[in-house]
Amino acid sequence: MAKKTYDLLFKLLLIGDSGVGKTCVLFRFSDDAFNTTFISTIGIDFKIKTVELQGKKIKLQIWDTAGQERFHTITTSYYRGAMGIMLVYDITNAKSFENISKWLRNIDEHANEDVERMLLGNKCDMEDKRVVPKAKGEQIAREHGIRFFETSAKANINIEKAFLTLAEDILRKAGRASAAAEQQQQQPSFTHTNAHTPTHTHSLSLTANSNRLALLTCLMSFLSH
Ligand SMILES: Nc1nc2c(ncn2[C@@H]2O[C@H](COP(=O)(O)OP(=O)(O)OP(=O)(O)O)[C@@H](O)[C@H]2O)c(=O)[nH]1
Ligand SMILES: [Mg+2]
Repeated sequence: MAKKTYDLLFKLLLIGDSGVGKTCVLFRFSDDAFNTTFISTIGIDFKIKTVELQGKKIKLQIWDTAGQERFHTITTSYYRGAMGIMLVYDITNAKSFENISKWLRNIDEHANEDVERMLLGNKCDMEDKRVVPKAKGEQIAREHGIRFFETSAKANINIEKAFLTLAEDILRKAGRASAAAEQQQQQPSFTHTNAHTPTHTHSLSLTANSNRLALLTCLMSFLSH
């Protein structure tokens, strides 16, 4: 049997208006390259990159969605399996920033509740054309309790940092969940014994199983695409 070359599989998703640079951000991360020609993504595409974090080999399967409205139905069908989502706007395009609230609503509607989100203000190499101040990006990120980076796919600013930080946040969350699950398994039943105790214990172990289920769902979705 072929040897598995990674310890964990994380599925990430890039969303945001057409032209903000999602494909370029991903291309910079996966191939360390940049293209000035704008070839708008049709539907959805993905790239794989394996990184090492905390001694674990993590395979990142990164889905790059089309920003054009006509692909809305197909792209939103990919939200569910994502463990991390990068919302991208263009610092030289005010509309793309205003639309971040729309993209956040799409996440609420279509993604898993515990998905890790991150906001990216891309094209920060174009300071002379900037229309969205950095403070505005920071503010909306703070309001939603998510991380924020200004990036440039062209000048290679903060691209690797953004992906690795998102992967680290997912890893930390998964670690916390499995530690909590282990603790619950080791703990004896509740000190008081009333009729509801077994139900309660059962619902706690369900939480532990649902983390495994999330990983399994992610893997199944990978195999089915
Ligand atoms: N100056 C500059 N241009 C960029 C940067 N990132 C992307 N671009 C340019 O912006 C245009 C759009 O980039 P894409 O990555 O194709 O945009 P997208 O978000 O994938 O667009 P859709 O696939 O239509 O959703 C291209 O001409 C890129 O060269 C950047 O960091 N700096
Ligand atoms: Mg694209």
